Amino acid sequence: MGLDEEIQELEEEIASTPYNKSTEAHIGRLKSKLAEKKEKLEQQSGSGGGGGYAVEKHGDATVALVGFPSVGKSTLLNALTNAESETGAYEFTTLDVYPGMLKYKGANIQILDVPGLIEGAAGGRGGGKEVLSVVRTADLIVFLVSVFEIEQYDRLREELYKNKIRIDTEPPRVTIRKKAKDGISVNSSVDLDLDEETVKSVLREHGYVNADVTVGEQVDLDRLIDGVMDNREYVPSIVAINKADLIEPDYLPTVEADLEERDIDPEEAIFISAEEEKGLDGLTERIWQELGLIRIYMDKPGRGVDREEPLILRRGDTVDDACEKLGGSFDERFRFARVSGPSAKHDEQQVGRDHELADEDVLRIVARK
Ligand SMILES: Nc1nc2c(ncn2[C@@H]2O[C@H](COP(=O)(O)OP(=O)(O)OP(=O)(O)O)[C@@H](O)[C@H]2O)c(=O)[nH]1
Ligand SMILES: [Mg+2]
Repeated sequence: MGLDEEIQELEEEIASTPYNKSTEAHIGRLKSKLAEKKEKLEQQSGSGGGGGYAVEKHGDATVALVGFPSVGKSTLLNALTNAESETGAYEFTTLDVYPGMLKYKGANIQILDVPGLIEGAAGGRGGGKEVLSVVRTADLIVFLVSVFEIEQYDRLREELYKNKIRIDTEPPRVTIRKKAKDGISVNSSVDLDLDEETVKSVLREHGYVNADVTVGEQVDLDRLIDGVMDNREYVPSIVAINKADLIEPDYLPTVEADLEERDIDPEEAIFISAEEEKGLDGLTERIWQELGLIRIYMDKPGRGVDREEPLILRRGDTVDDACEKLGGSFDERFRFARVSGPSAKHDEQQVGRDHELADEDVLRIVARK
């Protein structure tokens, strides 16, 4: 029996086995087997999601634009960035990944027009796997759906999930430490719904014989397996609704109901018209917010404060991260820093490397000569 058939059989058995306490460990084993077989199949076909990026990462952050054909990805990319991505009133106009650079608040945000996700991944068109490797490494996914076809969102999420991309969720708090003997022991800081025996059988199925497992949250079987497999990517996302210029106001409640059905808050979704360049400022600001970028204005000796080209960091970054991004020899020569602005208690506050910076801080690094 080939891998394909084994996978199909496992999927059928999982689907036909009712889930309850007495079948839980069994289903756990089946799902684990299935995950391992899929991994193997991927390796055999030489298309593991990890290798070979179609596009190099550039700039301060990378955003992947995913959506069905003709939804307006290229139109949007062209409107937001300096890119010249081909657009057309027919499907499948773009078969590679097209990059563009969005300049916003002094940051360079790379936006990737990722076409062919649906056809590519399912039917081998347009280098689907390469396309997916690009999505896996993005800092943010923008789902672009047509205002008339909100249900496209389901397929997009499904396709990403199948390819080990987990949207809007943190990695499961599952840690495994191998040991030399004594079998598998399970520690949990929460009152786990899963039986200890289930957790153990899942681990065994993934090849562990002796290990300490710590589970720090209420996981279900799928999330437990994600934690064990350790090769899933966790990427945040936002939803943009394109072609909003085409609807009449009385159609809006229908769109909102479609969104709510998918647990998308209509207030959170961003309505745009890529073609008429409407709503793009709002979209850009949301991208900025979701990426968690912050601007640091460097106060350079003899040159004053540079507000034109801020140093771009992430929320939570420290003076140390600033030194690292600045490069040069700041690292060894660092004495202390002075910060004014939102993160400072007072102007010119003297701080050390571990001081956490905030958007629009002014930073001066005092270094040894
Ligand atoms: N009315 C309207 N038409 C749009 C809008 N955005 C894109 N279009 C049109 O939709 C068609 C497809 O747009 P593209 O930007 O090529 O779509 P795409 O998602 O890049 O398509 P593929 O490259 O085939 O995946 C073009 O005719 C666009 O002019 C919009 O906001 N409103
Ligand atoms: Mg296109």
